[in-house]
Amino acid sequence: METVILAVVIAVVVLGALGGLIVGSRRRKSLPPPPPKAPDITAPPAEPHVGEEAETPRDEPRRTIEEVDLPGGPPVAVEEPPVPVIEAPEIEIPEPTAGRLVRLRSRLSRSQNVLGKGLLTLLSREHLDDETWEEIEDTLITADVGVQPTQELVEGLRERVKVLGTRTPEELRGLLREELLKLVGTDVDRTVKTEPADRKPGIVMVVGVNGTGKTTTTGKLARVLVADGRSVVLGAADTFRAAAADQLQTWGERVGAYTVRGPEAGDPASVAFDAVNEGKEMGVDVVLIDTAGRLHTKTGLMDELGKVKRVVEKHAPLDEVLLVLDATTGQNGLVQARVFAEVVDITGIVLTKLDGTAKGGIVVAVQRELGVPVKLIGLGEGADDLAPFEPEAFVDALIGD
Ligand SMILES: Nc1nc2c(ncn2[C@@H]2O[C@H](COP(=O)(O)OP(=O)(O)OP(=O)(O)O)[C@@H](O)[C@H]2O)c(=O)[nH]1
Ligand SMILES: [Mg+2]
Repeated sequence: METVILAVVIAVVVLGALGGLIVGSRRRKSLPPPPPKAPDITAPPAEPHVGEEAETPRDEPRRTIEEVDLPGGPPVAVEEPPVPVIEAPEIEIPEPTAGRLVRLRSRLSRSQNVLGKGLLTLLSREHLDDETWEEIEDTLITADVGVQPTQELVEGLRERVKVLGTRTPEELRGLLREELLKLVGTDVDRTVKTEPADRKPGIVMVVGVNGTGKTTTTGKLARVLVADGRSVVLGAADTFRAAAADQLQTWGERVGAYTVRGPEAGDPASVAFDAVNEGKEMGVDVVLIDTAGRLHTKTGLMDELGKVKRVVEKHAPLDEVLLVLDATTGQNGLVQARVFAEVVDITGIVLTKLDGTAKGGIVVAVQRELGVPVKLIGLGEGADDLAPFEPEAFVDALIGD
């Protein structure tokens, strides 16, 4: 009996000791590392330098006895503690924006074939009869130039061709260039306003219907700004679509721009507000706000867009409200444009997907419709396929030079 009791007592003591060890070792793990300044008498005084201790990382593993230099003995290589590798996302350096339209001019080849080559061929006919002028009109209408601008162009051309007498291809090209430039407009300020004189950051909001290319354009624009040496914060105010914020953030990460996002299905206005707040705190140059694509028929959603604008304007007025329009949608795009213009004051137009259409004339029509200039054009899905809109380079790309 006594031996049984003794065995039980021993077992309890052993178990208790083991338990204490386990708990103790757990506790040890969670203990904070020793303060860096504490003198470590167990560490060997290998090559002591003034101030070395302060630089030694707290969690540096203690060296074993084999690694200690013995006085007079041969030098033993001391293994450096591994430096922790933090995987930083690779930051791209976007292409400069100057001359982008010229570089991407071949992307306008479909419009070039219809507008440029088509018109020049018609104008080169020996007899410019009424029928030919009608064909010229049809060509312009098909390219979405719009009825009124088409008539203006044809009238101008008719006058000038009459005066000209003989027509060399060079003269015709020159005439067409001048008349097209008149329609597109060369005296408008097309800079994207991101540098208010009195404060930072500049605030840009990007709006437009579903799938026109808002998020892509916001991402590309961030690259344009970074290429020009500016710092950017992105605001993912499209909270309706789960993947929208990820999509934007991916664009941002590529150029080192931070993305402010909110909870899924959260309030877009509050995300936009927070983004500007964050931009202020981080001291960045520009905050770009991507919004949800929404159908203009859903009045509730349009109201919300108005609210996003109002809430952001508690910080400061918006410097730029860019309407993104898909150039391939033609007249439908113009209807959308009108609705958006009523809700938020559009200050600039971005025409996307001009690479996939022969309807380059939409540039003229949409400016007429809204009285707002086209400031940027999308010429492809590539990261640097967004170009500042330059009328001369655009018209030259259309008619070839
Ligand atoms: N070819 C071409 N494709 C473009 C251009 N701009 C955008 N896209 C494509 O259009 C598609 C839609 O672009 P998004 O940026 O997601 O459009 P969104 O307006 O943000 O769409 P929602 O968020 O759904 O409203 C993507 O596949 C883009 O790659 C362009 O200039 N040319
Ligand atoms: Mg989007």
